[in-house]
Amino acid sequence: PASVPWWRDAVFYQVYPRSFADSDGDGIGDIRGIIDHLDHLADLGVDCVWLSPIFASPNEDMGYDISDYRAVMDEMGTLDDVDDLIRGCHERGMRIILDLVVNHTSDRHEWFERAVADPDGPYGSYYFLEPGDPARPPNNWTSFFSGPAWRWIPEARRWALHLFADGQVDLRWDTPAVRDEVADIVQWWLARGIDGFRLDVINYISKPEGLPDGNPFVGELMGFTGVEHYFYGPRLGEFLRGLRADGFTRRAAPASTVRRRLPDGSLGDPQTPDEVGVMVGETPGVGIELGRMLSGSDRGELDLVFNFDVLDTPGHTRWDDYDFDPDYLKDYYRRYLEGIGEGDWIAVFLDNHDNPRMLSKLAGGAESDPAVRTAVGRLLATVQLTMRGTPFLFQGQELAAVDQNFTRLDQLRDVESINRYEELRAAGKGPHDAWAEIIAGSRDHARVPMRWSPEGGFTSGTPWLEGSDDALGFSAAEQVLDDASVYSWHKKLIGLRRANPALTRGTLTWLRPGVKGYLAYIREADGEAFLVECNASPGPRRRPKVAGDWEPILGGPRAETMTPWESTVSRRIR
Ligand code: ISL
Repeated sequence: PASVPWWRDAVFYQVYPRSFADSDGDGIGDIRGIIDHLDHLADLGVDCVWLSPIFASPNEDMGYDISDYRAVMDEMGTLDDVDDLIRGCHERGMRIILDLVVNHTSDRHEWFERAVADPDGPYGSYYFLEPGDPARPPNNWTSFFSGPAWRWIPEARRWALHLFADGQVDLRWDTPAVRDEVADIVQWWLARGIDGFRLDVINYISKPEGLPDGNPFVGELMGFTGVEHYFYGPRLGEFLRGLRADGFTRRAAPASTVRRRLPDGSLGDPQTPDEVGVMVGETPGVGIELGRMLSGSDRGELDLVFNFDVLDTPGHTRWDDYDFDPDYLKDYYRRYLEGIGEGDWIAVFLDNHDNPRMLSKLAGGAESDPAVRTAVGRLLATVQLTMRGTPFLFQGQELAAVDQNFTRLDQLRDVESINRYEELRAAGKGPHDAWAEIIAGSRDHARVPMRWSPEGGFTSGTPWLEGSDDALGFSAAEQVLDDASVYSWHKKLIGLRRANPALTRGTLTWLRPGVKGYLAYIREADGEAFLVECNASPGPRRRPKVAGDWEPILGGPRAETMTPWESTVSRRIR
């Protein structure tokens, strides 16, 4: 039916531009590099590309610190390049969204410079610039990247709030002019042809009046103090509805529109532009209940949210070196799908630029065996691309990318890892223990360059972040040609989704959810049914009986014994 929004059927793919492809040899990925590889994404079957930030930035946090929302980062190219990229996506039947980082700006943004020059002037109210004693921050909130969330600005004789790095100063959304500025930025990009945005830490934008101290016990528990005051702030819903109306609802025709992709994968006519750009919220810490409030189909706030609970087995954080419990994947999706409302929809992601690779977490080191790596890579693709929800792939997942063998701090580039290491050492941890945490959780695992060829193929120069040597067979050039590869597995699954609404909009019925290490369900719509069976464990298992006649489609035949990490997809014979 026409009433289903496009993003419910779509497969999204996150590009981390800095590490995708470098066209000019400076070691940093760029827009031309992405354009050069658009056919890779179209061949895989991607419906919508999401780019991590490409805007002007001093790169204290790799682009998540923006100094000009209407300019492209020097190292990445020009606005003309972006226009070409948008057109290149649309011509191939792919939409494209950008990353809106508006909880904070860089301290090099003109707004902040003006605010510091005249804290009592109009720009002063764009930020949290609090007067007070230079020896005592306004409250006890801490930064996600270590230390207090406040920094003294001597020129202004004020404290500035920064929930993330020193140079990422928080915007004060209570100021109407801030909300207008953000809406204008969104309109400006929509007119250029962008199809929406992923909204960075968007659930943090409303801070309560008076900026009260955080509860120290909650702080101790979470590792960050003050979060309970702003992770679902008092005016959040109001701000999001305003942003939808004033920013995301199109006022001007876009420069180009996307061509339709038909169920067989071929291209049709250009579509009429969407009336509203898609709003994908990055919402750390909201959980199922609040996530439902933010993205409920009746709420008019966000379209989709990222629920981060999937990333670690409960009781663990990404800084722990532990064995991820494969049954948790099943338990998580069961709980999540049961927890949302009729008519609501979820985003399904396993990897992004802020986390180690799920493949490595699940395989627990055994991925050094190429057969295990392939099996786990397939299993994760099977779950992600047949779950009821909208999949967001992260670059490299289609190549079964794994964590890196970093051995020294100076190999890392991420401000979070570097600050955290120093903080742990200052707190008395030995170098060995501090490093063990960093290596377990560093965001740089996922940020290393894409492997386009066995030699690398990312750059002709020196990459800004060096990945470790990798096994033969897992570069794009090799994977694309191999019908049994993890890449081909993704491609087939995406093709199946496109041709069969049962795998997108269809119902999902779990099979024997109580059986440990077994993850299976039936997806069904309009009398068509697909059976998904996974052996989510490192050993063989007997395949549980499933009623009905099933024809293997992927990974078959359905042998009595399932091999370690085996996944299969079958179709019901009518
Ligand atoms: O690393 C985290 C905190 O320890 C994560 O919670 C992460 O910071 C959080 O998910 C927010 O991430 C987003 O905003 C950050 C940026 O560094 C991340 O790359 C981005 O995805 C600040 O803009």
